[in-house]
Amino acid sequence: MATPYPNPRLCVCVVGSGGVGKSSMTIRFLEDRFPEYYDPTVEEKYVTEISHSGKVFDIEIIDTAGQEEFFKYRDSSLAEGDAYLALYSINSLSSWLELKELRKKIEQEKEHPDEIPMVVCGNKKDLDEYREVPVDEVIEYCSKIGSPFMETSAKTGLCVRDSFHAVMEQVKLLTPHLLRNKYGTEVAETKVSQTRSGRTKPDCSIS
Ligand SMILES: Nc1nc2c(ncn2[C@@H]2O[C@H](COP(=O)(O)OP(=O)(O)OP(=O)(O)O)[C@@H](O)[C@H]2O)c(=O)[nH]1
Ligand SMILES: [Mg+2]
Repeated sequence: MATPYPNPRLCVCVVGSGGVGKSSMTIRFLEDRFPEYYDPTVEEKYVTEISHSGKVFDIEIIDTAGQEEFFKYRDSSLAEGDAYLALYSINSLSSWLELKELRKKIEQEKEHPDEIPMVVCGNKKDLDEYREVPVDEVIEYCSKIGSPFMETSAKTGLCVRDSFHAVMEQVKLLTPHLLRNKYGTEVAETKVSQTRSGRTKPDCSIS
């Protein structure tokens, strides 16, 4: 039966430079699998539900392009996003530097640049032995912008679900009106199993 108070649809943009694992994180979250191949993305959109804090929300996930030739698509999605999962790869210093530039670009799009729900993820944690990006530097930056930081691996699944839930937490904290439906009422409690919501062990947040 159609609900009389449709849930709000939140637009979550997965951003970061080319090859950091945006598509892999998205597919790991949606389908719990890891595609080994690399197929540069133009832009992919997915609609799914996320059960968070006892409620179900509709989210649109935009898996954006990291390759320069597709930036015109990415830039229009940057403006559209309600919240951001911002990725770099721990074995690529340039991807970290590019993430900071991307954050500036997103800030320019927003009326309230201090209230951007964003979670920063250092992906490819399984490649720790090739690390180029020091954790301390990221922690310091994230505390300045007020974003949680976690290290993830789309390959092993480490902290992938937590990163999307952390985005929901940021939305709750910074832009809670986006979680109300168009009648201004809160999304109802759900009876959906909670096994996929909330925090899972280990606690992935680094800051
Ligand atoms: N070892 C390891 N490889 C990863 C991980 N995530 C992604 N990869 C690999 O990195 C390559 C690029 O991954 P994608 O997910 O396509 O990267 P992307 O950020 O979507 O790239 P663009 O769409 O071009 O921007 C692929 O070969 C993936 O298999 C990870 O956590 N660990
Ligand atoms: Mg991609």
